[in-house]
Amino acid sequence: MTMPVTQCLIKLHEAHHNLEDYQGGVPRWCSGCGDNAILAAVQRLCRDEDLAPERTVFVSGIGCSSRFPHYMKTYGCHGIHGRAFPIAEGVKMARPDLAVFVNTGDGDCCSIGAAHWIHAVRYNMNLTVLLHDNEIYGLTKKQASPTSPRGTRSNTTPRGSHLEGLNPLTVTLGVQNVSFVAQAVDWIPEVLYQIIRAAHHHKGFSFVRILQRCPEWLPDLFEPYVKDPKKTMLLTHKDGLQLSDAVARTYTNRREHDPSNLALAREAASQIEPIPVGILYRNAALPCYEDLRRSTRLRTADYIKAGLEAEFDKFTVWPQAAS
Ligand SMILES: Cc1ncc(C[n+]2csc(CCOP(=O)(O)OP(=O)(O)O)c2C)c(N)n1
Ligand code: SF4
Ligand SMILES: [Mg+2]
Repeated sequence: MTMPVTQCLIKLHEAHHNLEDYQGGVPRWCSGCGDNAILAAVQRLCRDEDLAPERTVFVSGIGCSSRFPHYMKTYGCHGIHGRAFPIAEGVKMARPDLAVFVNTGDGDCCSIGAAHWIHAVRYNMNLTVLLHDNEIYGLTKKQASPTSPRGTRSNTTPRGSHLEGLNPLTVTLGVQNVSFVAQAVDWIPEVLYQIIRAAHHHKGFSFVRILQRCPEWLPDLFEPYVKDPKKTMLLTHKDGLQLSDAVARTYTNRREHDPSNLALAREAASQIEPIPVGILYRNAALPCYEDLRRSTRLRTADYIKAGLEAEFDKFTVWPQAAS
């Protein structure tokens, strides 16, 4: 059956998306905040992958980084502090056909949400998780977070924090069923984009820790790494990062790293300096929880409507029954 040209053009227009189709409100992050770079990379990914905005969801907790869903013209949920994972898991369970992203901060994920984080890794649901790790509580104006380096002076640790920062990569790699772990930095946009794209393509719980600059509260934290490319170690592999000439020229400190090897991934993740950037671990063979527990029918609008009608019918007084 042939389709009229106008209908065909409308269909083409609806199917093709531009960057503006994903741009929501004007971001209210500080200028120079690394969250802006993460947002740009994600909007570019949505455009390149032609993700239908009405079938894409961003779920977050609370924090500067968790404002992310407001800036995406897709579905989204700016959730509860530390609870981004269970909310996203609920969405994915009910609608496994949707692309679901999670934006969480180091406080949101590694402090108040830590228990949810550990179990989310084990459940291995098909979620793309972006940990915006600025190593501080940004929104609440500078309290130490679990990832703050030892000695960080903050409102809660005026004489400097006493403990070494928690490493979100090694923690995630230590959980049963871990299936994708990567590290990116906000100041190398091309590599950031590539890593987020690989995470999105991975079927399973893809965990991307992004070192994110917070010029408001920790302006000096990542400056040495931004200024000196030698302080970054790019992990390359035919199944991992592939570099453009420009990035390869600047970042000469590189190592071949096979992302299928868990022991090597743990070793690379433990390295603090130079910062390892790339795909540390990937295992596509592990089952996703939503596939193991898949309900027989998708919770589409029609399915929900039919369920509601059936509930209302229970209370209907039929004329025959009344007489
Ligand atoms: C239950 C609860 N406890 C505490 C807070 C206060 N609070 C809001 S955001 C936040 C920390 C955010 O830090 P992070 O997750 O690192 O996000 P960032 O602002 O750095 O992006 C805290 C403690 C809250 N909103 N809810
Ligand atoms: S306070 Fe820090 S994390 Fe929050 S918007 Fe400003 S620069 Fe970004
Ligand atoms: Mg933070």
